[in-house]
Amino acid sequence: LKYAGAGAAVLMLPFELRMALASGTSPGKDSVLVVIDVQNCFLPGGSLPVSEGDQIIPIINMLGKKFENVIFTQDWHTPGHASFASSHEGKSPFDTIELPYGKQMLWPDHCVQGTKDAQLADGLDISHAQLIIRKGYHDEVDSYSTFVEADGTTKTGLTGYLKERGLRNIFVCGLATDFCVSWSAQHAASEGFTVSVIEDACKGIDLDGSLAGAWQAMKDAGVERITSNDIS
Ligand code: VGL
Ligand code: ZN
Repeated sequence: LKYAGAGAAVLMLPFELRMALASGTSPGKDSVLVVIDVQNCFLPGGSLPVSEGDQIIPIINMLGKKFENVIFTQDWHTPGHASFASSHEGKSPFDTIELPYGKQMLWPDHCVQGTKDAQLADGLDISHAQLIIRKGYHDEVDSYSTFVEADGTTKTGLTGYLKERGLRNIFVCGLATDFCVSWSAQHAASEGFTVSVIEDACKGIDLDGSLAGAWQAMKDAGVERITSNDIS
């Protein structure tokens, strides 16, 4: 080793550290890619389409190959769900109302349980994904976050799942940046996980500055903002 150059010394480092030095973060055994709500409803042609939502699918598929641990989330509403404008007399999509737990944005009917609209996007190609967690299935309560419902108290169980499996490094991507991605990332941070949001693997809805607001809120919560290039 005395005569070896720096290149040879680097080769003696553990693989994961070497990869981290080479380019960005290499997901380890304690890392998980959380793919939020990449479902037909949120793609062009769906019931609540996110503009260009389909464009992130190839990036997510590429990321999926770099993670041993991948989980999906699925917005999974009952028919007549409280978050649907159609459930409230005289209300239109994108109006807001007061529900017992606070302000609720109203949406078109979307992601109804068992429908084609609610299915995960056909283009997703991550067959080693380990879990699909569903949320928003209580009639009277919405759940942007995949950890805690909008009432602020009802848990989905995901924190327990991740903690039991020792998955403490969370990488979030999917739809929509300013709703389910943002709320999930913030709750993950508040549960004590290390959280990064992969910006180019997300798309936002952006109502009234909600996208900028979401990035600020995520930053304040200690969430890292990265791109897919940061992951090797
Ligand atoms: C979402 C609005 C309503 C999302 C879900 O996945 O971001 N947005 N339901
Ligand atoms: Zn929803």
